[in-house]
Amino acid sequence: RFDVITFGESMGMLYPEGPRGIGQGGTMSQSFGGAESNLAIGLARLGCQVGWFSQLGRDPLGKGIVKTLRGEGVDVSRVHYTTDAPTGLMLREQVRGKSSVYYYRAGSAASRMTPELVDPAYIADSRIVHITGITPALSQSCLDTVRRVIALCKEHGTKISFDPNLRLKLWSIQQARPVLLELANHCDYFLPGYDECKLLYQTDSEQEIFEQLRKLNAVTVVKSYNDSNVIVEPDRLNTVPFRKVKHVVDTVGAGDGFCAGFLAGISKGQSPEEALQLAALTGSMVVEAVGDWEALPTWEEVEQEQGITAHIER
Ligand code: KDG
Repeated sequence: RFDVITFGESMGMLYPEGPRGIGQGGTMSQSFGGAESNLAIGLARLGCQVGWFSQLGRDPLGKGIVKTLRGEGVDVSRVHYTTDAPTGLMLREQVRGKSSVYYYRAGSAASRMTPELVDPAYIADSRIVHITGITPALSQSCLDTVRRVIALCKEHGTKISFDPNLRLKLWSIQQARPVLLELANHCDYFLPGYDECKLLYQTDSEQEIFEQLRKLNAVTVVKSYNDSNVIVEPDRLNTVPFRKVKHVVDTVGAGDGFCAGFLAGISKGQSPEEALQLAALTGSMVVEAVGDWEALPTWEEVEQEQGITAHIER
């Protein structure tokens, strides 16, 4: 049985080597990214049974993504390929400390996912399904696919984890808000950032935000609230201060690393507080190297790091 299954778009990624920006000549390096596959890699490295599915183009980018995920120990048995559309692509650059992303994904293979591609037995075979708010932003058929997965989770008693991952390059806040709130209402684990909560609930009032979150029938973990993360449940609220990061190199992927740590903790039977400690550790380790998922730690690395931290704290 799987601990976690997730699905969504992964894209080829190109980024300039050295200090030059895109369009200024020079050499590009290649990798790939996708919030859900980043999470899947994180969970696999932490020793969880994890599956990921998507629709990819039958092209070298798509095949390369699947080969890497398989090598990381992620189950890719339900991945679909199509010749009708290509695998999406994104360009990234970091100029004077500012990261930018440029998408080439409109009409991609993943954006053409449909509910028929979902295997009910696969969903039934997992304890948790993780969904992000990126997938419903890709197309109507992707939104329908998300809704189909949610219905299957409810039918089979599979828990739903949801990270809104608001991407304002894909849709406006007016389009996103009702959909993301609908999904938040269905989930068992809600993993938003504090800034996302402000946009979703249309308020800067902390009290109002936490009140809204308490109304959800979920364990919510709010990332990045005043140098803390906050656990919110209908009957309690617990603020846990951040773990300090030593060297920030690249913050992209930190949220996915955080969610991977949290769900790994939950899968291993930890309390939300313990899982949050693990999440804060895995999230912070991602930012100490370039790339979305490359620096995600293995379970051995986590144990080593936790040992060091415990030693310093003592
Ligand atoms: O969370 C990191 C993701 O933003 C990145 O890997 C790409 O999934 C991605 C997206 O849609 O932006």
